Amino acid sequence: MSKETYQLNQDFLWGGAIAAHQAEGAWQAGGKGVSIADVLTAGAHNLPRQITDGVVEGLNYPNHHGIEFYDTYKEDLALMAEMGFKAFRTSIAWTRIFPNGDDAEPNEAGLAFYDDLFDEMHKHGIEPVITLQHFEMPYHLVEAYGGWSNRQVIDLFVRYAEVVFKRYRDKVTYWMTHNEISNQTAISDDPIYQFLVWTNSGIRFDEQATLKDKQEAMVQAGHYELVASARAVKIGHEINPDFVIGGMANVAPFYPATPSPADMLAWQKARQARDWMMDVHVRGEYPSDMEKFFERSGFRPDITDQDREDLRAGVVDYMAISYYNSTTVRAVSDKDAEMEDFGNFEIVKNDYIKTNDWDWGIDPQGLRFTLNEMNELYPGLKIMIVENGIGAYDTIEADGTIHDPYRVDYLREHIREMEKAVVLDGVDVIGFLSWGPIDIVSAGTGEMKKRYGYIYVDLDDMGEGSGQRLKKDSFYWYREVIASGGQTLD
Ligand code: P53
Repeated sequence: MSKETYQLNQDFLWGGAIAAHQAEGAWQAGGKGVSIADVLTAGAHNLPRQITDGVVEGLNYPNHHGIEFYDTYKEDLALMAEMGFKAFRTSIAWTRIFPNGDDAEPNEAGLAFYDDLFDEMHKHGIEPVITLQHFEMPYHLVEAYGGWSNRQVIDLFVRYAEVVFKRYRDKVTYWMTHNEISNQTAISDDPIYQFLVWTNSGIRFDEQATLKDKQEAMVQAGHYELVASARAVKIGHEINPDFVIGGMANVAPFYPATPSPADMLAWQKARQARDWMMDVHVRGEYPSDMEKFFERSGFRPDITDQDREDLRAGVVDYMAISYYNSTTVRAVSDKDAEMEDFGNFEIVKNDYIKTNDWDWGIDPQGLRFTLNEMNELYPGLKIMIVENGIGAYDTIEADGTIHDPYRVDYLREHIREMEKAVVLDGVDVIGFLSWGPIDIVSAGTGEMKKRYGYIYVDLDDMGEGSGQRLKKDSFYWYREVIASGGQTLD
């Protein structure tokens, strides 16, 4: 196998990414309100997390403690700095700033916490990359407004964005609006779909909801989120013209199961059914197939002329993406005629791709493929990879070392494919932030044992343990990757 090496520019943003709800814990500290992540119980592989009505005594809610990053961020950031991080992505917990979402005034204790956090990053020369909404809107907005199904939430989100843009005007340059906004387009009857719509939009379906009902709710909520994002982008640029504000989407590429024309079309439609949100972020307009779908489906979403103007005025400066795996689809005829082309495919196993212990595919070339695909769709677009990595079980040896060659293998191959996309294909990738550089609570399962980190955190799925931080072998490997500008991968 060829072992070409590639070196990226000096200003390339190497680092890692977490989200507030998976790390901070301290779910009621400093006046924080209850978020939609605070009512998610622990699940496991093949056991969905439950969404409870408020916080129920006696159940295990792993996000309540996270890894206590709220109290440990100084020592944790020092470890990131030791690896040479240039950038670190986290999110602001909306509920620390507006505990209920519709409070008259922002919460000063919450604002002060992020002042200190960003100051600490700058002390180490680490650039903050900040997500405004990462799976955690205020629970009150769900109960009182119906989450993102309600147009009023646009104004509440924009006000929150404006408050933090002003407050951190000189501390944060890189922002993104809604984490993995298009997860909710994966409409299905699988329980994981309810989880995805909950985390994106704070929407809960009743048991009778049909696929068509889910589709309509998703399109409407997605539209409001896109308008909120666009209005935030515009206001952000007014507050500081140097802000770089992106949208954020998961971009697992689609592959066709066979070269049959029916599978090829199903593949293309699957991609369009997911990527319309990214189109709106980048181009400020709905793609033609969505407009046609609105016209003929009998479903008229609430999209005003003012919304369309707002979307055009708030196109993003870059796209932040997460990349973990790829998805292979084949055509099914008329699976859901009602849903038009949205539903006419099904996901199949791809025999060319290995999987991890949670059945997530491992497909490094898919990263180069998807970066090229994005560059074809949106020529010249700046892209920041803000999540990539492998969830794995780790074992601590008697001497306290942790050997994680599987993690190094995964990241090495993905970084190499990214470098090919940059150096050989000319895709404008501006950063690589691997997911969970320190072990955190899994979003999908709520487990602690699904670990992504270079830094081990001694806590188990019940939140028990010393909380001690230990360096895994991958810690030293990633330090070399960064020090060499991506040239030393082996
Ligand atoms: P975990 C679904 C599909 C793709 C990415 O996931 C996803 C999800 C939701 O689980 O989540 C992103 O922790 C997300 C992170 C999350 C990470 O991927 O389930 O932005 O919050 O932790 C990894 O292994």
